[in-house]
Amino acid sequence: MPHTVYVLNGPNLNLLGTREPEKYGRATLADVEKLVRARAKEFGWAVEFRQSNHEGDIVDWIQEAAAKRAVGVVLNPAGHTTTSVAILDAILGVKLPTIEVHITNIHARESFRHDSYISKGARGVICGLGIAGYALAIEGLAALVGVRRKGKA
Ligand code: CA2
Repeated sequence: MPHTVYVLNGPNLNLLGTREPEKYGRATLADVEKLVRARAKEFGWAVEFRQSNHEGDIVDWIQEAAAKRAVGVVLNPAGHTTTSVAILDAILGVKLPTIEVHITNIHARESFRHDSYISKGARGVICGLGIAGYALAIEGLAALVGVRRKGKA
């Protein structure tokens, strides 16, 4: 059984590529899924790729990732970033390495987007690199857990 990485996406990210392309680009969430699956495959990992507009789903999926002994979590908490103690508590509770990803540079945007609860539990944070940030999060997770690309010594 290959190891699995959970890639979780918060509210409204289902709209990616269909609205506000000047901020979020033209790639869709399906494109993001394709990108992360390809990058994860390089490390021999399977991907559980999910999106929800509901906070509790994200909490449940983080707990599920731990129960299934996933290698880690890549999370774009979207609108929950600056409010969700529940998601932070899930991350702290399960102790799985979690990489927080934002497509945009949240620090260059409105001040209410700056202070992330999620960052307090994340092992790493990537923002402002567009959807490439998701692929980089997979690489970062691999580096953190000491997994190299398959086929390389
Ligand atoms: O930059 C990011 O990835 C964000 O997590 C995106 C969130 C925003 O609340 C965060 O501050 C930064 C918003 C996600 C909404 O996604 C949409 C995508 C396309 C069109 C409309 C919304």
